[in-house]
Amino acid sequence: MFTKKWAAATAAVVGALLLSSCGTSSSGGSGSTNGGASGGGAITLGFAQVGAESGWRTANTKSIQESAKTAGIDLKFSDAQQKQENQIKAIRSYIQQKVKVIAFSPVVESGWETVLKEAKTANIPVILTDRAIDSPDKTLYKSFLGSDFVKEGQKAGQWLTKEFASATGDVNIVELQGTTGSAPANDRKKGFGDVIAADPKFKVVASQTGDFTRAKGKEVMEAFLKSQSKIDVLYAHNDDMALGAIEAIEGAGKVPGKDIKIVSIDAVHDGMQALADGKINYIVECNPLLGPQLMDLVKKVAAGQEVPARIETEETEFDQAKAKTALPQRQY
Ligand code: GZL
Repeated sequence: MFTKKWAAATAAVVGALLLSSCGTSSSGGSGSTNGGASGGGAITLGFAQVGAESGWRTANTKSIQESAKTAGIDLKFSDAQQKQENQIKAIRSYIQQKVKVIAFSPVVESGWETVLKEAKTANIPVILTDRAIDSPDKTLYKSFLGSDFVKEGQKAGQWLTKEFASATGDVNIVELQGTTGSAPANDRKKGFGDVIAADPKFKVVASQTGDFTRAKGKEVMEAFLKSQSKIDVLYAHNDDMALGAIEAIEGAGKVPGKDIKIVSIDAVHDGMQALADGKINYIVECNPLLGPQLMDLVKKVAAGQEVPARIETEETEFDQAKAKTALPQRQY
């Protein structure tokens, strides 16, 4: 006699069998049209990282890896050693693996349309983190999560104009730019330049890329010290280049933070220590801890939910006193 009780028990067993069968593949091989695992399997996220060029990047990578673990997201991670062709290769491999979502920090702003169109054709949503792209086609990615680099450059310029408000003669500035063609380098240069343009005493006498690394920052600063008769200020697009430049300045027998004032961006631990020690004068923060927000975005995008086109991170600025207070509990 097929009672109601039997019917309920049968339905429960059939339901459980159905769920477990469609959740078997965690790498999205289940043939689902939108790639990635469907049903009960973990979401697979393919992340193509820029590289490991700076303290900021190390902190950013740690945040992404730890947050994926906490969120139960199956993370496939690649380091492109700051080469665009390696990032494109990684994105293509994620497409072949049919991951559920792709995220990456574009090492430079241009040259992404082709590979992002391939991801779109494969019905795999893309999230940009940290750095932006210059493509006008906003359908190539679901969201951008990161900083406003123009604002960061403006903050550095505003500090400088205050610091040198009473200066009468020329204020000679040398600039260590980030990676050529990258959004942070382009925008930090623009933001800073727009602010100091208000007063002709501010002169950028030399500006060159240090590729966001300590070694290159030192090398380029050594060249600046040889070629420039008077340097009053160094504007570095990140702390790692500023720290390399400090080695060059000390090697030339000058006192960083006094003979040459230094304003930098990031606020990573070693930069904050140099600020506390008076070797750097001011740092504009750029927050690398994007992991938790990224995983939240990944889950929403994987579920087909609408997400904001742009999510800007909270950031502050540090002078010496504020750095000394913040250092002990800093996460990076
Ligand atoms: C900024 C990030 C930059 C950092 C550098 O969001 O892309 O790249 O400022 C890092 O330290 O190398």
